[in-house]
Amino acid sequence: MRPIIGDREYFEGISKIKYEGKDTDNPLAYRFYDKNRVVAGKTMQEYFKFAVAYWHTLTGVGSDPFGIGTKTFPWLKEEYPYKRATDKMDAAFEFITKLDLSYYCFHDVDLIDEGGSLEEFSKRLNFITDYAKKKQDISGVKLLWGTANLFSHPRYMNGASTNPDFDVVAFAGAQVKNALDATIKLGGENYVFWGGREGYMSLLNTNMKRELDHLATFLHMCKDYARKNGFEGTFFIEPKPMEPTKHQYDFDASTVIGFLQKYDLIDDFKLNIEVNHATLALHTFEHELQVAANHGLLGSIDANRGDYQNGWDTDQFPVDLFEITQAMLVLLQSGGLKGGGINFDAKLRRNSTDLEDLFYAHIGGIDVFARSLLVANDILENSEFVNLRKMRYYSFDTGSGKEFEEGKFKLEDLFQHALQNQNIQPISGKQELLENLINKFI
Ligand code: XLS
Ligand code: NI
Ligand code: NI
Repeated sequence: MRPIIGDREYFEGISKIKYEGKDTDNPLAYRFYDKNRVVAGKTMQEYFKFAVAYWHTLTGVGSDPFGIGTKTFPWLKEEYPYKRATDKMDAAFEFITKLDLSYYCFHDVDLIDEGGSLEEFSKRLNFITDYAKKKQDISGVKLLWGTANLFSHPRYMNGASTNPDFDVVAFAGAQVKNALDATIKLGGENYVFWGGREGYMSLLNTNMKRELDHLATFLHMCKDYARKNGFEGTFFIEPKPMEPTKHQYDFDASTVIGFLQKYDLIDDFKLNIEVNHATLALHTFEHELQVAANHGLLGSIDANRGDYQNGWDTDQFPVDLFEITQAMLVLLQSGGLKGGGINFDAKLRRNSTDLEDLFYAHIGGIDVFARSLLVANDILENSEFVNLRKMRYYSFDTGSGKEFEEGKFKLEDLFQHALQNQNIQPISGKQELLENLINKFI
C-alpha cells in the first residue's frame, strides 16, 4: 500500500479506520464513532474533536522507573535530530489520518529535541513548525492545542514560573514565547498550561504566596503576548493535585477557578479536565467537569483513566462506559466543551509493543466516548432522569423555598418556617434507581 502522507509508510497493512457499526468483527474499525452522526444538534466529530497526544503516542517508548523503553518505534531511529523530528511527524500525520481524526496536541519538545542552547531550540522549532504547517495543509489535520514542556529539563527541578531563581522563570518565559509562536503559526485553537513542577516538595523552603503571585504575573504576560500576536483561542489550565511535586498549585478545578478569579484571569482562561488527575485529587471525573461547567469554564478534556488499586497517573486509555456516561451527562447538560476537544493523554502499557496496539488503544477510547454520548443522550431524551433530579428540589419551586432562593429571606424567616414545619419527612435520594437507569440505557 502506498503511504498516505510522507515518504514512508510506518503503519503498514493498516488502512483508514472506518465506522462499521456495532456488530462488526473487524477490530480495526469504529463500532460507535460515526463522525457525521448528529447527536444533540452537532455531529460527533464537532462534539468531540478527538486529538492524538504527540508525547505518549509518538514518543512514549514504555520506560518506567524500573526499566528502559520496550518499544522500538521506527520513526525514532535516526541520529540526526532534524531528520528524527520529520520522521516522527510523518508517522504522526499518517497515524492521525489513518484514524480519520482531525486534531493533535504537542509540547514543544515532543516535536523536536531542544538542542544545546535557546538559539538552537528556537531554530529547530521554526524548522519543524514549517514542516508541520505543510503536513497540516496537505492532510487537513489541525492543532487542538500546543504547550511548552516546563518540567522535564533539570533546570525546572524547582519549578518554572514559580521557581525561586529568576533566571529559570525567564527561561520558562522564553520557552512559552516560542511555544505560543508555534501554536499561532499552526493555527492552534487553544493553548494549555499544565502546572508541571509548579508546586512544592516542602513548605520549609517555599514562600507559597510569592510563588503564586509569580505564577499569575507570568500567565498575564503569556496571555498579553499571545493576544498581541493575534491568538484568539482559549488558554486552558489543566488541574492536577500532585506528581511530580508533592503539592501542585493547580490542585483541582475549584482551586484553579479561585486562582483565576483572584488574579483576574477568568476571562481568558478555561479548564482542561483530565480524568486521572480528577481521581488523584480524590474526585470523580464528572465532579471536576461539573465544577468547571458551573462556572462556564469547561473548555477541554484530557481523556485517560487511573487504576483503582494505586495512586499514580497511570494514563491508561478509557474503557469504562458507566464512568464516561456520567461524564457525558454533565457534558450534554452543560452544552459541550468550550473551544477544546478530547485529547487522548493516555499511553499503551509497557508490554503492549506492537505498532497496531496504538490503533486498538485509540479506537477503544474513541468508541467509549462515542457510545457513552449516545447513551447519555438517550437517557436525557427518553427517561425520567432530568425530571427525577428536578423533583428533588421541588420545595424551592414555590412559596418559602422560592423566596429563599430569591434572597428574600432572613435567618429569622427560616426560624419561623421551621417552627411551622417541624414534621420533616424523609425524601429518598433514589440513587440506585438512577444507577439502574444508566445500566439500562447502556
Ligand atoms: C501530565 C499532564 C500533561 C499535560 C500537558 O500529567 O497530563 O501531559 O496534559 O502538559
Ligand atoms: Ni494531560
Ligand atoms: Ni496527566
